[in-house]
Amino acid sequence: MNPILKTLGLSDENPGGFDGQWVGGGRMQTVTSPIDGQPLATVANVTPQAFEAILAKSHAAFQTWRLVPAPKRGEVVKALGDELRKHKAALAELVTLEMGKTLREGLGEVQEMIDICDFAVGLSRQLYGLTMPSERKQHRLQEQWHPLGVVGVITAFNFPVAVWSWNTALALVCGDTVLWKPSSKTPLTAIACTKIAEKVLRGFGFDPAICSLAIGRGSDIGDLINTDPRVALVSYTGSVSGGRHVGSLVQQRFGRHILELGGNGAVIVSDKADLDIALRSIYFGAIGTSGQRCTSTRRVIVQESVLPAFRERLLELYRKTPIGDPRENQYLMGPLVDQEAVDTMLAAIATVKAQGGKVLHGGEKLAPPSVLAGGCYVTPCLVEVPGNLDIVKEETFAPVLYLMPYRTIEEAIALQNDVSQGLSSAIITNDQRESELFLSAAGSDCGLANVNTGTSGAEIGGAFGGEKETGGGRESGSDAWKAYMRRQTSAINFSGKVELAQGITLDI
Ligand code: UN1
Repeated sequence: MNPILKTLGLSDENPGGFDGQWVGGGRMQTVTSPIDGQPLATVANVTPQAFEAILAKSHAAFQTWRLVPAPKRGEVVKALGDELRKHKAALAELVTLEMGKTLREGLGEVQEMIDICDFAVGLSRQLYGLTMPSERKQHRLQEQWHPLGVVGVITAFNFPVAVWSWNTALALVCGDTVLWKPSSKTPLTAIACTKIAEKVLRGFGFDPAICSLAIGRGSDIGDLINTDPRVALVSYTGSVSGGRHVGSLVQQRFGRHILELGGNGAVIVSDKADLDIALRSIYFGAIGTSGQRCTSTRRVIVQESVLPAFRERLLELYRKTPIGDPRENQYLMGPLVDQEAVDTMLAAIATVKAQGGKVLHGGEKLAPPSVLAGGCYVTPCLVEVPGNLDIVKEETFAPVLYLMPYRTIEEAIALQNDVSQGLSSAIITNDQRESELFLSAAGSDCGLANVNTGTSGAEIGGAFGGEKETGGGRESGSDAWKAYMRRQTSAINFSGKVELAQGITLDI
């Protein structure tokens, strides 16, 4: 067994459910590393019966957790952040082993977890409600924010630990309990995080079922979460089709959901851009995490007069991309998560060629000895297209970057918006009129719109999420916490009489 697993409390065989006790009992799953295809450990998925017990305990834990004062809940999240600091290196290594992103990105992911804990600690003293002037004499109107219930957190493989933490740190200070169903591709990192949370909760004498875990397939365990009214909020990160399924099931029972679905990030490169900034931002956005971020840069919309120069310089970077074992610092790009991801990438490249795109670089699967046997390594692909071809409008979760020209800034913004997804976007320009137009109501229609920095790598302090088929949900900073609480508005009468609102009289 890899020693990192042991450092984080994992074994060769691991139960995949937690409700205060570790439970398994279901299908045994062998987890392999995308780095070299080697087995890491096995995980026992939870059975529907075990899931029922996990949900019941999470729901029971909520009844007491919601009564703990929010600043005290914040102390627990502070300790969670401290524990994550201690385990930052090990957890990042496990993320790299299980998911294949480079270690530097793994460390960045764990840093996001620490950052959101810090944010949530402050938030635990700032769950502010408003008071409003009443239209009636000697009345007062106020709102309070109360804990909501069990939050079902369904996460994707590409950010196997950070997405849990964005939801969990907020949910905990808001007085909710968390039931996590991670991607079946990354159960080990989920077990490691749950063990960290377990230790912290036990240290305070709180019920460890406050942070529970249920590993299993979306079609069984996921749907039990989606359909059960005891789960007050489902926070789902994944594909558009997955989100459509989750959203409709949760809506059927009038539950709440936060959907973080596909992106199709574009960067507009103006003729007034600093091309060095454009290149660095776009290159990282496209090849970072091997193009497997929902915020990855997938389209570059370049003013036609600078396109030839920009194309050459980007190609230079693409040609020398260091690809290999993501644990080694010299490589900027590791493997794709599995062969299915490679097949999807190759199919998209074949389609874009058929639709009139021209491949300028890459798009091949690499074989040993240049990379490790058993891993799915590819060269990043750069394709020149005349505009938003049909395939360009789809999100291909791989390092394929489409380059297209524009003439006017209005045309560039229209191209940027002419896709069904609405997560992340950016403009690189030194012209303030252009950047302000991009940020205006007539500009980018995305949840994230950046100026002179790329589409990925959002900071936790802002609300994270997007519009249209991205699902509309917001997680992380700003006032995203409000989705994790229920709002209660109260009218309080201290007049000693009854006065109806809207001037209605009651003659009795
Ligand atoms: C995702 O890909 O699901 O903005 C999340 C970023 C990261 C999060 C990405 N902070 O790229």
